[in-house]
Amino acid sequence: MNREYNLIIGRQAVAGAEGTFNVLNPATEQPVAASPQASLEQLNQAVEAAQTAFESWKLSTHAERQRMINKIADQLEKRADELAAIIVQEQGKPMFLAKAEVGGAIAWTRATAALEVPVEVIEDSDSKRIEMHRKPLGVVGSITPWNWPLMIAVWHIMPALRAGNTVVCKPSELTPLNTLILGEIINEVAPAGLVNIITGESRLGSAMTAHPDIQKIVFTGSIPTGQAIMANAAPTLKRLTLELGGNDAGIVLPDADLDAIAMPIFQTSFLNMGQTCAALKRLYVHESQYDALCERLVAIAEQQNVGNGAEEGVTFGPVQNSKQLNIVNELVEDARDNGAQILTGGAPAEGSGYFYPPTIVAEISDGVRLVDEEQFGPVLPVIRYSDVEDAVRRANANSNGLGGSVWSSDIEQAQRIAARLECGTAWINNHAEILPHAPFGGCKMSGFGVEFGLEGLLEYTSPQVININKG
Ligand code: TXE
Repeated sequence: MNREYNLIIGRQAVAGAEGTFNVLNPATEQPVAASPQASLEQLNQAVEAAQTAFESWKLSTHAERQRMINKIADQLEKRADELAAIIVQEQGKPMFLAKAEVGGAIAWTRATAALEVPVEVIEDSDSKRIEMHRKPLGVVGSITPWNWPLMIAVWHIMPALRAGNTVVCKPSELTPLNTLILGEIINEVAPAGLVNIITGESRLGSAMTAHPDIQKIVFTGSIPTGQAIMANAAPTLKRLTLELGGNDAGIVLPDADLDAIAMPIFQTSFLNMGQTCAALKRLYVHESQYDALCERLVAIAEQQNVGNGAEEGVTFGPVQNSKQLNIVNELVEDARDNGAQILTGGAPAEGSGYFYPPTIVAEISDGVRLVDEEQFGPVLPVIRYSDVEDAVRRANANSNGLGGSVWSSDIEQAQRIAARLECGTAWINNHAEILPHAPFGGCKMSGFGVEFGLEGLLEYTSPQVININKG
């Protein structure tokens, strides 16, 4: 166990009124550190601090906001190694990926600072001028998950601040430590109360979603929790951005170049051990290339060095928590019972740590849980098809709608098919690429609202029309 962690309320480091809880290292199942357990009273204090800070922050100029967010990015750079190390310890990903997460968080912070909030002139005639301005909402509640904890906290917090709001953030109780450090970093440069971090179990999240003084909830997590949030937020009519799970399909067309696509398919399916909302989670492959692509994917899977992400040379870490490991294991067992072939992997590793090797499952189809449900872990079902129309139909026959992809050497044909996929982002010869300037979000049960770019920023504002009568 290393250093002490505190809540951040109104810029003060505060102990949890209800004690602490242990955060486990998924590679060892040993405690990394104790995280403070906030009380509901402390949540109220955090909201109050954010509300007070909003009174002046809402009046800040765009240039002031940009300057402060860039200063946060500077501070993040200074503590990048510390952040990467704690992400490896509490989240489990290998060091190279934790460094990429910190690098992404810094890049996103700067990109968000650079966004301009437009004033739209709707009419400018002899008789009147009508302008549409964008005003901040107030206190934004951010609730984050355990897969990309730092990056997602930055995705929530920075646009909220850029638009003139203040924030109360509750990270997942499984990976709270990096967000507490992020809170410290922000509070080195931000005015008191601008960003408050409270940690603890889900009832805090639940209380946030019903809180009368929180104006918006931005949530990344599971569909059932998204549904609970929406119901809980109804009485106060909160604005919502819900980025929920996905079960992204990838379709490999008969003309695809397997040498070119095998590695990116593997990487985007197993990104962060498959624990990525927009990872490729169901792969539809034309029968003419099915065996050859499976063979290539197995070869790449077997080259991975599975182990503790803190160790040199490890390319593949553990699953983040035992609940998720059990889901993965259960889905693979169910697939096996239904006649699927496990080409590689297929069982948790012996010993301590939530290790599950990269697993490729063949001879499986829709109707089996591993295809129909989100596995959110290191296993990819590969499904054979013979007719492209049928593959498109099956890709769309799922209640999720986050991402999708088409893999082909014929970009025009791929684009025609991509346009028919029912999802928020359709990639061609790629998957899971999320960028600070491209709006990202889901349709169907994957949620609503987008993040990133101008469209994402505007979700943290409400429009105000100024109508000037010149007559
Ligand atoms: O998420 P939860 P879990 C999916 C993935 C995974 C499943 C469950 O399929 O198997 O979600 O993961 C807070 N009101 N994704 O159980 O429960 C909670 O404290 C308000 C997809 O970890 O959704 C945590 O901070 N908040 C995903 C956050 O919600 C509540 C990433 C997420 O927890 C709450 C992770 C409530 N009633 C998992 N209950 C993605 N989209 O990337 C819990 N929380």
